[in-house]
Amino acid sequence: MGVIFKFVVCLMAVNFVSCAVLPDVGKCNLEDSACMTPAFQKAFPMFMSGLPEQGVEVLDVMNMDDVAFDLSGLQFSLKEGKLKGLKAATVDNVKWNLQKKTLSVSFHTDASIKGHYVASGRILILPITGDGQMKLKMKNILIKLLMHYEVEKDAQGKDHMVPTKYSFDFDIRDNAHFSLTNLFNGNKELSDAMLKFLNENWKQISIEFGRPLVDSASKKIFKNVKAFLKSVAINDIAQY
Ligand code: UQ8
Repeated sequence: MGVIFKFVVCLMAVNFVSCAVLPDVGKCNLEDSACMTPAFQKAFPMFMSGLPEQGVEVLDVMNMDDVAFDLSGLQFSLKEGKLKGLKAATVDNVKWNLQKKTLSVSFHTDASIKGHYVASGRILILPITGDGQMKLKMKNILIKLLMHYEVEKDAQGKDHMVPTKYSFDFDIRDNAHFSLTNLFNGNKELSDAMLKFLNENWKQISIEFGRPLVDSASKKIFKNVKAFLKSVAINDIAQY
């Protein structure tokens, strides 16, 4: 609560430089990456913890919307998904382009997803059935995001960014590890073999089936970024 309050005061302050939460980061020039990157780094955990005053919900832990897909012979769904780890992200680079009206942000983090899964069909080459709890732990996910925006004035004549669309790439750099209950109706031999297979082939599985999960999480973040930027003028967060 204390941190959120400080952040809110911070956003309202005319001079961002004096903000207590971002002590050594001035109010950056938007296109100054060397200034913006640490500014984002400071703001990221606060943003992901939720900023109710700015209409930003709690994103870590994130209650994911249900995910369901039918891809390359695998039918998969995840309900009551919880994504953990965004708060601890390291922001690697922030690059604003005023002319093109784009913002690119790259960051990396460890993360986990838990929830109720149902799987049937075939995964890569192996047949699969399962209906139980999934725990997925990921080490060093790299996300590269490109966001496009327009600039619009609010009722007070202040400029706001209005995000219009985004695209991203993701790459799990170090490892992904699955734990799944109730595979093959609890047959231990088949389950153990499947878990071994999944954990040995994590990279290919993340490439082939990871996107719907990342899509779901990114949609939720994007919605909240929009709300944030609607409530905060560009002038409040940077020199503009
Ligand atoms: C049987 C069985 C189990 C089969 C398996 C099948 C299966 C499901 C396989 C999948 C396996 C697998 C390994 C999957 C991997 C899934 C992954 C990788 C999940 C990761 C989830 C994740 C981390 C998602 C994030 C996605 C993403 C693209 C996020 C970016 C979203 C956006 C829009 C970010 C915007 C950043 C931004 C502009 C913030 C706002 C903002 C802030 C914070 C700020 O501080 C600031 O001022 C300084 C601003 O200034 C204006 C800001 O705008």
